Amino acid sequence: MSIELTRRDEFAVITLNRPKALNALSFAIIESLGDALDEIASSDARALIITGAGDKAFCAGADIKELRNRDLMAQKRGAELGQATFAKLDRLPMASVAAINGYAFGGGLELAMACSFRLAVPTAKMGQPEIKLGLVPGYGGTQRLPRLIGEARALEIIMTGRTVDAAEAERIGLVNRLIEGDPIEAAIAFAREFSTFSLPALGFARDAVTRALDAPIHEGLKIEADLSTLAFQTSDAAEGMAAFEEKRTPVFRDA
Ligand code: DAK
Repeated sequence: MSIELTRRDEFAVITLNRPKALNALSFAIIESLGDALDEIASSDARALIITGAGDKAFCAGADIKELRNRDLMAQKRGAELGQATFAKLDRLPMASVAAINGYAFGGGLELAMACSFRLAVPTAKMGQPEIKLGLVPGYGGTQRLPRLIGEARALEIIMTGRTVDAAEAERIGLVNRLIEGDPIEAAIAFAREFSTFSLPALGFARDAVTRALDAPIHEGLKIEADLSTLAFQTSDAAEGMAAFEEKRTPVFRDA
């Protein structure tokens, strides 16, 4: 099994489990990842954590050996499969956290960037080195990297293929935080900072931010007005505001 789907308390955990090849993404692994994401979508997990097996790599990218000698249409289908699989993360009802426990290159960084949040160990190294192979990122890197860190920095990283260390990644906003200790435990501690809040409210907030990123600001503001109004229709909103007035901790029921 090259993907492990497990449960840690209220969290789903996907571990890319191919450490001998630094957890490189074969097409079979991408398909298994898609199946795992479908399963998580209908589960009651409060958040998803994705990490890599071993202490060396989160994921060293697409399986370079498998990418060779495929015809044009097979490559196009491959890019579409990777993009569609990673896009499933956006549609999950819960947030996702990439616990980057080592190398995250090419498709590995693209997977991490498709998650809601990225945490990295201080020794992690990241990059889009496809250009060094005569290639261009194909699983969302040219789109998600500039959205996260801006056009100029993204172009530099994609066109030079250079490696970004964890400290720089944090400084430029490619990762949210650096983590110490066990990466899964650290990701769980991070997820607990939001996971007790109302799932509908968390979902509306994620949607307002991510959907509006693709829209002009006047449309983004309309999306925000609609979703923030919708939040008032939940009983969790009534509970949250009542608890404030009654000076007690709210009990959210995801309704
Ligand atoms: N693919 C396959 N095997 C890989 C791999 C990868 N991406 N990365 C590492 N491995 C394998 C190595 O071949 C080696 O296997 P053996 O030789 O022992 O059998 C084993 O993992 C250990 O690797 P190293 O011996 O190289 O370990 P080091 O610590 O010395 O170096 C490294 C670690 C991460 C610096 C190095 O392994 C490395 O540079 N790896 C490649 C990183 C990379 O270039 N990633 C980006 C790949 S391209 C598409 C369009 C584009 C793409 C995909 C699809 N379509 C249109 C369909 C592009 C996607 C990419 O991600």
